[in-house]
Amino acid sequence: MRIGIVCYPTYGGSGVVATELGKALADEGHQVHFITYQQPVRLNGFNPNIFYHEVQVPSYPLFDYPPYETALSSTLVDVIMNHHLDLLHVHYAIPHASTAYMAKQILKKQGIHIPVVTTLHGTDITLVGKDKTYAPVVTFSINESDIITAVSQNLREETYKYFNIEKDIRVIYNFVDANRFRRHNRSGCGCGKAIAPKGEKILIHVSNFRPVKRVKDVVMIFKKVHEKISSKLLLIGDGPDRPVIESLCRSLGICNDIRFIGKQDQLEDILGCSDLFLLPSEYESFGLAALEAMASEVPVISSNAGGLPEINIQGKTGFLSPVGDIDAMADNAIMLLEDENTLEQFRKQAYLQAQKFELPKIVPQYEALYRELIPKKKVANL
Ligand code: GMT
Repeated sequence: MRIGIVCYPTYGGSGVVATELGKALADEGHQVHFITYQQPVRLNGFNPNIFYHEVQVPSYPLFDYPPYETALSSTLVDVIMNHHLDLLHVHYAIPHASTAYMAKQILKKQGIHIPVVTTLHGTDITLVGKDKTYAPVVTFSINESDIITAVSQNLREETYKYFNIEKDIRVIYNFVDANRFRRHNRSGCGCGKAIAPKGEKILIHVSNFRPVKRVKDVVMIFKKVHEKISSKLLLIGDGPDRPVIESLCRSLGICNDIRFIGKQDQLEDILGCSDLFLLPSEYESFGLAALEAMASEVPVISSNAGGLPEINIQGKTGFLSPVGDIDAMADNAIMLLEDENTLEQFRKQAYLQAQKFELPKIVPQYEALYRELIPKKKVANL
């Protein structure tokens, strides 16, 4: 199949999922065209089946806001026509679902039918999408998609709750490449040795440091753990809350045991050396970073918000607590870190749970959807 993928190219779950999906589809022999405003962060290396089309947004003195959506729709029309795409898969509804609709209508006038799959990822529904500034366009364009998917049952339910959706939303969970994420032996792990030279426990958090992630809670949980257990905290990622978090670390006097290591491409090198993953989010449709931690045999201490209970299993792969319950999260973390046998058991269970979301189990579900949309005769000729 010839598949167009539209996503946010920056660090963020939806872009990571879209890029990894495209790469996996290309490995299966499909031709994959990424259409984005910059090269997606995880799109590296050469694959003859992968094409990248950059959306150019010309500036003009009249534009306070350069019309990205118009540029994206026009690029979509161009790529779909000239590369004879069979379908378009857009990730994150805003503004990708409505730009896909616009491209579809333009192509219809020229006798070209392009089916559209829209994957809902989280904040496009729960935070930004339901805002009345966007809601009518989001509702309309989701309904106009040929197939809609959501990354968890919870996100599916939230979408029905907030929008008047007339179609079925199918759940296809996010996935992890289990060959990439694995546990590292601490003595052979450069990062582990540098961060925790005395064998301190390593707690880790990965996010875009937005308020929804509650990174302050991460630091407060760590403070309590650190009082009982010799430990270090690694904060990976960057975003608007970082200055506040840095001041909090200073005011708590624990700066020396907290390392900010910014955005990381080689997350697997660091995750695999860690002992516990913290994700106390206000909302999380899925929690891809938690899944990648689990694949690396790192148990997860999380909130019980959104789709997290579908991924992190209470008392098996980690513990879940109500949003903001720092004490409970810290107590659970201490309990796990204090007992090496229990920690080892949780590590194994986390790993087994992550296997359920392995790439080869999930990617064929998308391929099956695509086949539904492409006329049978065409698939037979491919
Ligand atoms: O808000 C983010 O963390 C980024 C956002 C995105 O779309 O880039 O992540 C959402 O999609 C991820 C991939 O499907 C999910 O794993 C995250 O849980 C989800 N974030 C939220 O729901 C807050």
